[in-house]
Amino acid sequence: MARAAVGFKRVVALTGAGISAESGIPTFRDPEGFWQKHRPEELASPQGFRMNPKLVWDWYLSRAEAMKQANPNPGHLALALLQDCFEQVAVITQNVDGLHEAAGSRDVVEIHGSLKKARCTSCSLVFPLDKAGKTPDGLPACPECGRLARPDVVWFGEMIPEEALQRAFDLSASAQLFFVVGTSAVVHPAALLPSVASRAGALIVEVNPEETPVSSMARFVFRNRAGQAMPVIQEELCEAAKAQ
Ligand code: BV8
Ligand code: ZN
Repeated sequence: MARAAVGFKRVVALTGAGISAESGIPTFRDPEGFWQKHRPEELASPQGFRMNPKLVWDWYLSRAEAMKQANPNPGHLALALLQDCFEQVAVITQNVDGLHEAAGSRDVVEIHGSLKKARCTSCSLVFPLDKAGKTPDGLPACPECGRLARPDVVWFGEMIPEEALQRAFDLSASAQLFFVVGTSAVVHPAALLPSVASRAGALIVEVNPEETPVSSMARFVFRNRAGQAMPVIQEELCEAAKAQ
């Protein structure tokens, strides 16, 4: 694969929950994933939050706790190391766990938001989740106006923030090497990005133990875990780049 990428300058990676699986964070659609126990609409949607803010906050606060204990794994670290041997390396992530920045990736587009932040449902203030106050019934509250806060993530039926979405499409349309790592590629509009890259002539590389709707457009497929395959790929690519 490294030979095919010789001379490339722009690398983009689209990542999903699978890249954080080896950091101990459950995915959504795997056998022991979140969606086996809960319906996405009741937990990751504005309706679900309106109906039962406590249920939704219990879920997000338990995930936020798990993320505090999680560390970047070799898959995240390999993506960060690619920054040493390519001019531009950007990560477009659907994850809200902050592990790409923690691994050292400097250009990360969090298209589904971040669980490190919360947003006020009344005055829209965005603030670090651990700076939240408490509402009378004990839910996270805005430190400014005291009203109920919500996780600063993008739920089903909500628009992806305009700037993040635009950047994600621009990066995909100008990528020369486009990784798709640890995503089932079913959630839109993120699922459209690999075909935007492919149509623009990028070389698509998929890293996922399972087949996905992206597999057929990938030039190289690594049916492995990200923590196994990404370090090998990073080493090969950086060796080839240094040998130029
Ligand atoms: C929107 C919140 C416009 C944060 C999430 C029909 C067709 C097309 C679209 C739709 C449709 N019906 C409805 C829609 C729209 C909907 C959508 O796409 N639904 C899908 C399910 C059909 N999309 C939306 O609503 C989006 N907004 O469209 O706005 C609009 C607005 C108003 C009105 C109309 C339209 C918003 C989408 C964002 C939703 N928010 N999460 C959070 O709580 O985390 S989505 C949720 O799924 C997460 O963000 C997650 O990132 C995302 C995708 O999941 P994956 O990351 O891929 O994880 P998954 O478990 O699925 O897969 C893991 C993969 O890893 C597997 O393939 C596995 O094999 C692999 N793996 C496992 N271990 C490893 C591994 N890989 C490597 N290494 C390992 N070790
Ligand atoms: Zn407020």
